[in-house]
Amino acid sequence: MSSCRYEGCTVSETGRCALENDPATCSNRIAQDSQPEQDARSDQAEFDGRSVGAPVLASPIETPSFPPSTSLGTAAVEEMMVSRYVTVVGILGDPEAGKTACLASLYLLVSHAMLDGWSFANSSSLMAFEEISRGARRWNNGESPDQMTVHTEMADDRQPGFLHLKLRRNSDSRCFDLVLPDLPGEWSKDFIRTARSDRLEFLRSADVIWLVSDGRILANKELRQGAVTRLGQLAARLRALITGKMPRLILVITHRDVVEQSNDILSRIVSELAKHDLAVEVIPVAPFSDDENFPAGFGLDALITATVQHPDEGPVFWPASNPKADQRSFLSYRRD
Ligand SMILES: Nc1nc2c(ncn2[C@@H]2O[C@H](COP(=O)(O)OP(=O)(O)OP(=O)(O)O)[C@@H](O)[C@H]2O)c(=O)[nH]1
Ligand SMILES: [Mg+2]
Repeated sequence: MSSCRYEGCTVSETGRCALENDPATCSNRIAQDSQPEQDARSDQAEFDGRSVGAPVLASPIETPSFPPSTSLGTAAVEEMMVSRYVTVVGILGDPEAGKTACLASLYLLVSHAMLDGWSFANSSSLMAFEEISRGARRWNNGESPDQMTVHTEMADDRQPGFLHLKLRRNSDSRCFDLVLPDLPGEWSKDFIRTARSDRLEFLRSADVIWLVSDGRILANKELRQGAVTRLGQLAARLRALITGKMPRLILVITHRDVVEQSNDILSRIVSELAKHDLAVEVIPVAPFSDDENFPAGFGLDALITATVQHPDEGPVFWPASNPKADQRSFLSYRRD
C-alpha cells in the first residue's frame, strides 16, 4: 500500500496529487511501508546462512604476484616499447650454427660481470636465460659437457619468444634494452625453402639482424659453397619481407676457437649479399671454447657494441669549443 506524508493529500483515494506532482515520483509518498522490513529480514537470514565459517572479508580479485620471467611474447615486447627505446634483434641461421650458444654465453658473461665494457642492469626474462644456459652448468667431474646447449624447440611453433636484457655501457653509463629471440634453425630453413614468414614478421621492426653461421662449415671447402648460397637466399627473402628501412645485418661467425676465416670466403659472402643490395658487418665469436687464446665468450662484447651503435647518428648539435686565450672573437665576427 502507498500513502503520503503530506497532510490532506488524497492520492490514495483520487489518484491525483494535492501538490500536482507525479504520484509515481513524488518525494512525499511512502511506497509500500512493509517492503523495507521484509527485505531486512530476508537479508538477515541470508547473512546468517553464509556467515558460518565464511571469510570475513572478500578476497581481492587479482592476487598480486611477480611477473613470470619466462620468455616474452610479442604483446609484452610491444608494451615495453611504449615506455622506452628497445633494440630488437633478429637472429637467423642454420640449425647448430650457434644461435642459442651466443645467447647463453652472453648471459653467463654478463651475470659474472665479465662482458668487457658492459654491465648487467636488468632482465625481464631471467628464467628463460637460466633455461638455455643450464646445460653449460652441468659438468661431469670437472669435464665440460660435450654440448653446452640443446637444440631449440619452441613451445609455440607460430610465434617467437623473446629474451630481454638491459645492459649498461661502462663508458657513458647509458643503458640499452635488448630483446633477442631464441629461434630454432628450422625457422630459418623454412623461411629460405618455402618463404614461410608469418612467424618472422617481427623482423620488419628489428634494428639489427644477426645472421649466425657455423665457422667450421665456412672453413670447409666442400661445405662452404652451400652455406654461402643459403646466406644469399636468406638475403633475398629478407629483401622481399622487409619493404621499409632494412635493419643492419651482422654476420656472426661462431667457432672462432676452432677456425679463422680467410679473407677470400668473407669477400665471397659480402659480394653474395651485395647482389641483394645488402651490406654486412662481420664479427667472429666463440661463445664456448677450450682454447686459451680465444676464451669462452670471445667476441660477444664486440657483437653487443656493434648491435647498439647507430652508424647514421647525426653530428653533435652544439659542439663544445673552448675559447683560445688570444682569440678576439668579437672583432673578427662576420669578417670571414
Ligand atoms: N667450441 C665451440 N662450440 C660452439 C661454439 N658455438 C656453438 N658451439 C656449440 O655448438 C653446439 C650447437 O650450438 P647451438 O647454439 O645449440 O646451435 P643453434 O644455432 O641454437 O641450433 P638450433 O637450436 O638447432 O637451431 C652447442 O653444443 C654449442 O656448445 C663455438 O664458438 N665454439
Ligand atoms: Mg638453438
